[in-house]
Formats: sequence, structure tokens, C-alpha cells
Amino acid sequence: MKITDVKIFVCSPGRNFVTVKIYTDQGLTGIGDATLNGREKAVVAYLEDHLVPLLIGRDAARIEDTWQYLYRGAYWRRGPVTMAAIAGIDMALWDIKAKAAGMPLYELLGGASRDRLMCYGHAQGGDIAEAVESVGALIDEGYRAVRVQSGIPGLPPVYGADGTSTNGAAENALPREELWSTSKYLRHAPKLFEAVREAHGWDVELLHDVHHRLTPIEAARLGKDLEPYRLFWLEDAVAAEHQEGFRLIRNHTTTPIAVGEVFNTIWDARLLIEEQLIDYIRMTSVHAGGITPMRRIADFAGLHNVRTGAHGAMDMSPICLASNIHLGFWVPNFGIQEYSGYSEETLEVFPGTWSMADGHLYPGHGPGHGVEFDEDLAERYPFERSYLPVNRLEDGTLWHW
Ligand code: EZ4
Ligand code: CO
Repeated sequence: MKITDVKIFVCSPGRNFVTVKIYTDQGLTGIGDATLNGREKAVVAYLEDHLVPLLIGRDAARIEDTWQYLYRGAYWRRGPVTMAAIAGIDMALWDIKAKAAGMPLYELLGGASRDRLMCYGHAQGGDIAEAVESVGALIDEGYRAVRVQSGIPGLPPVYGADGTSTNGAAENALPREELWSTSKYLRHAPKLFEAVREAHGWDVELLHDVHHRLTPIEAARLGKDLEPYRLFWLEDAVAAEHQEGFRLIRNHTTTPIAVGEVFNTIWDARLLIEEQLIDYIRMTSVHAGGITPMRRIADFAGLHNVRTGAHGAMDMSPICLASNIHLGFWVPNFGIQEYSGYSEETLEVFPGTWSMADGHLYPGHGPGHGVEFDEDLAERYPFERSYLPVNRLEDGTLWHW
């Protein structure tokens, strides 16, 4: 089965998505997600100018060889643009292979290891009272696990504490600027979780995202302070370029640690996994280079008692979510799947067979990954340049967002 054409689509049904569609001489097509929030066009150029010409005439069945060809063959390896581009192609090829086999993708990966995937939703509030209420609303909807973020007294809205910063997109052409104070945050966060446990008890799993803003010793103290509230995980407590920093966190706290939504390859997580410095690896199909490397990362993690918890914010298209659901249905060391839902417009452009009910996700059982792409409808939502916010300390220093 030969690849005859590859098309790249950019659309913005609520937010920007990059979609790869691969055509074959047997009439089968497959689609993949190549979205890189805030730098979408760089991936489009990488694909159109450099990868698409390499694919025409190749055997669509040779997924592994194509992945190696694009990764090793580039000489310049890794990085978010490269890996998102490769991911879009890889997902589309797995979609084609599963359609050709007449099987849902999870069957090709090894078959179902469970009946359903626990997912977590996002609770947020301007203050503790609002956040507590937001957790209650999600529990009422059936969620068993909830990420909780709230505004910090003395600071304007912070990451994840209002809808806009969770969604990431700035409405204007330039990035929104936010303010951060580590000391105010560290005093506030334990109070937030104390209030949530008091209001909602202990049956719900609670998660929290620090968004890379602490140093290792600060993260260690936060982990200790949160131990009484038994978090499911503490996410992205520090920027993870410096993997050794996690040793310090690990030595000081029993709060489970999750990291990895910005990782691109297994090398970004090697030390973290080998030394069991983390409990959950957050890598996701689109930013890790596709389904092919996600399997290897998941198996490597499994050897070291690390479970999966794939990034599933709404800036990755439903194709990425569906790929993660199929992977999660198979992977023996599944932990949890992030789920933040999609706008109606997004779901109309990317109709799919996956579903969510009572706090759990289910894959479609038809051939492929089960997500389609409505090209005509997508044309009604042209690309809109948008940036993630940036963050500054109170003295003006640029900080991690
Ligand atoms: O900021 O997806 O856990 N989820 C997150 C997200 C990320 C965005 C970046 O594009 O941290 O909200
Ligand atoms: Co995160």
C-alpha cells in the first residue's frame, strides 16, 4: 500500500489545530494530530517543506521504518516542532494500518487491558470557595478524579484558576501577562486542599498542577505540606530540563510526582524513570512523536513502576485524545488520562467514536482510532494567531508560565 498524497490542514474551531491526512493507492486514508500550541505554523512548514516530499511513494504499512527515517534520518533530532510533525504522520499511519486490519487501534497495540480509563477533569476558581464549588460540580457530573487550581490571595488570576489561562490562548495578538509569587503560592496551596478535603471527603482523587514554577527545594516543601491531603499527583512542580533536580523532591516527600507534558522523546525522561524519581509520565501522543514512541516510553516506564498519565488539554485535537485512549486501553501500567473536553465546534470538525461517561473514557470499537476530520467544515474556521500567556514575578522578572 503506497502513500500517494499527504495534506496538512490548519483550522481554528475554538482554537488552532494542525491535522495531517495521508492518502494511499488503495483508497484508505488516515489522520493524525500535529498541533503545537502557539507555534502551529512552524510545524506546518516543517511538514509541508521537509517531510511530505519524503513520504510520497513510501509503503504506508512500514510505520516503524518511516518513524526511524524521519527521526534518525533528519540528522537534527528531537525538539517540539520536529516531534509534533513526526507524530502527525505516525498517528495517521497507525490509523491506516488499523483500518486495513479492520480493527480498533487498541487491538493492534495488544488488545484491551481494562474496561475503561479513569480520567480527571479541571476544577478552578478565583478563590478557595469557588474552587471548592467547582470540584463539587465535577463530582456531581461523575468525575472520580479532579485537578484543582485556584487564585492566590494578593495576586491577579493565575494559571488554571480561570477558564482563559487553562485554555491557554490569548484573545489579542500578543501574549497575556500574568503575575507570580512563590511565597504567596506556597502559603496558599495547602489551605486550598484542606478546604477541598473538608468539603468533599476522601473518595475523590485530587491532582494539582504547579506548571514548572518552583525550585526543587520549594517543590519538596510543597509536597510535604500537601501530604495530609493525599494527592493522586503533584504535576510539573519544577521545570524538568534538569532531571537530577527531582532527586531532591523525591528524598523529601511521599506525595506522588507527575511530569512530562512538554517532553518530546524518551531521553527527556530517562533519568526520571530509571531512578524512579517520578510516579506518572505525562507524555502525550502528539508531543512525544506519535504512537510508535509512546509504546516504547510506556514499556520503559512500566519496568520502573512508573504509570502513564497522558496530557489531554484541549489544545491537542481529538485525534490525539483518541490515540491516547487506545494506548491507555492497552498499556499495562495505565495511571489516568487527562480530559478537559472540547468546544462543540471542535467536536463537529473532529467527530469521533470515543466517549466519556461517569468519569471514564472509552475508545471506539470500529476500525482505526475512530476520529474523522470534516475538511469542508474546517474551512469555516481559519487559523488565528494566538499565544500562551507569559508570567512575571512581582518585580518584573520573566518567569515560567
Ligand atoms: O498549559 O496544554 O496540564 N495541562 C496543562 C495545559 C498546558 C497547555 C499548553 O499548551 O498544563 O493547560
Ligand atoms: Co500541566
